[in-house]
Amino acid sequence: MELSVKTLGNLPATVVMSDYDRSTVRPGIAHLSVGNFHRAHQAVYVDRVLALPEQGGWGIVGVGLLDTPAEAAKAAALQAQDGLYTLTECPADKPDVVRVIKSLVEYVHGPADRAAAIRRLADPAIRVVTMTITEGGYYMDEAGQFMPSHPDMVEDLARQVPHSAFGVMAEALRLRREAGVVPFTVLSCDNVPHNGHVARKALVGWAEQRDKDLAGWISQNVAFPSCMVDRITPAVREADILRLDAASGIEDRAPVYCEDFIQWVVEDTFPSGRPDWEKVGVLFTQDVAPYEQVKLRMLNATHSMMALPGVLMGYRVVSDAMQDASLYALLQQFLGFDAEPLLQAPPGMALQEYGALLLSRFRNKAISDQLVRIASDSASKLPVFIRPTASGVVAQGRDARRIAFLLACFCAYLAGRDEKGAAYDVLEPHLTDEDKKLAFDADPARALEMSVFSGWDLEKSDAFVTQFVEMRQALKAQGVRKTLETGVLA
Ligand code: CS2
Repeated sequence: MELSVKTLGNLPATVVMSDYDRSTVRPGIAHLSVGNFHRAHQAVYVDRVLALPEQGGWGIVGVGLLDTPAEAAKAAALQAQDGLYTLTECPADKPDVVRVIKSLVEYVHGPADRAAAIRRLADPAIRVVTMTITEGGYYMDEAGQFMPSHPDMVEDLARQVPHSAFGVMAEALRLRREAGVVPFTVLSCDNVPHNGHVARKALVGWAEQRDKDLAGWISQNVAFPSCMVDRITPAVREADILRLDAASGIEDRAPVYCEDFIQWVVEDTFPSGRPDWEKVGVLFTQDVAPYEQVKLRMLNATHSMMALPGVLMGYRVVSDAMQDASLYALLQQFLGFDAEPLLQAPPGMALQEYGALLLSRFRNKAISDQLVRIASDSASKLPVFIRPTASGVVAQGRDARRIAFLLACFCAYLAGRDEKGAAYDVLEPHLTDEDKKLAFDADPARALEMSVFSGWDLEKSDAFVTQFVEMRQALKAQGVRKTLETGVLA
């Protein structure tokens, strides 16, 4: 059965959905870049809230920004389905639950009409703009400053009608200001520490290049709460679409699947109003920083710590790599020896328990999350997930074997071929040609000069540089497993 507003009443009895009349829902949120993660996370919390009394003004307008065939296909699918889609939640030890998520009430494909996308955000009904544009989408340098001179930003700033998330928001805020409409609140939902602060820097930084007056107005009037987001959401491939549709009994052209765990911790600064998310499981706090640091430096960092060596060893699926005793030991030792000692637990959270929980989430065989997905864009992820721990461990002169091993694996991973000879996709949109040259330079130490490591201060430690070079040589001579088992594990 196809999925649309018309078929909503006749779906298979096993499919669940929140209880509200979708025809009465009005948009109040716009989301920029509607990826799978957004559809498995924020859209779920909105779907829950829409079932509460007097919350019908918080439907989501999805806005696609990228001009790619995959994005165009997604837009066509979601538009044909009236924004409806199935989300299959997969617990480790219970049957899957298929939900139809109804909160995405409109979908605008930016590349079809960029000016229309901007106008959509200028609608006074839109009071919150959320976004998931990835770690690299903020164009911050290693010192945390916006880079207007980055070629992507130079190109975007030169356009009359911008394409980037920041350009779209800045121009929409200009229209709102001219019309005397209050600004929307900007809520970044990316895995970036202090994501609200970073979003502010990027948006104000972009606007400053265009119109200083507007930038000043944004800086004074727009709120940028930070938040921590968490839910493991694998990529959906063609075979997954067929599998998910066979299981749900619905011909969904854009299904999503995910783990059953979900968490959202949000700073409560929404001067233009917000949904009653606290009633549906969102934790509001005035200080998100400890939550996001723990999540990024434990969960996401451990993901990278598994994915880079794991892919090289020939693994492709997270739950398979978790069965490897040596990799598992690496993750436990990384958490216990490297990550946890440098972190402060948020109120009511025990770091060891959090670590045990995330490892059990990774073991979930019901979701076949892809190591290549996690390894992709490591050039943007490592500076966010690994740098604070790496810099801390090295600065304190502690045992840096695991860090040196990971960075050596990153360099080897860039070659795109695992130790069994199988090729995999290396998706590194933020890695420059110069970086790639350095990664494969005849002198293995030169890889530490790659822009991804700038500001980490690793080269200041001779001991670390030596260790890194030794790891690279060991990987080449003996392979990942032997290096790990004889030279890395405690
Ligand atoms: C992953 C994240 O892509 C990655 O590097 O670590 O996508 C991770 O699955 C999510 O942040 C979980 O909340």
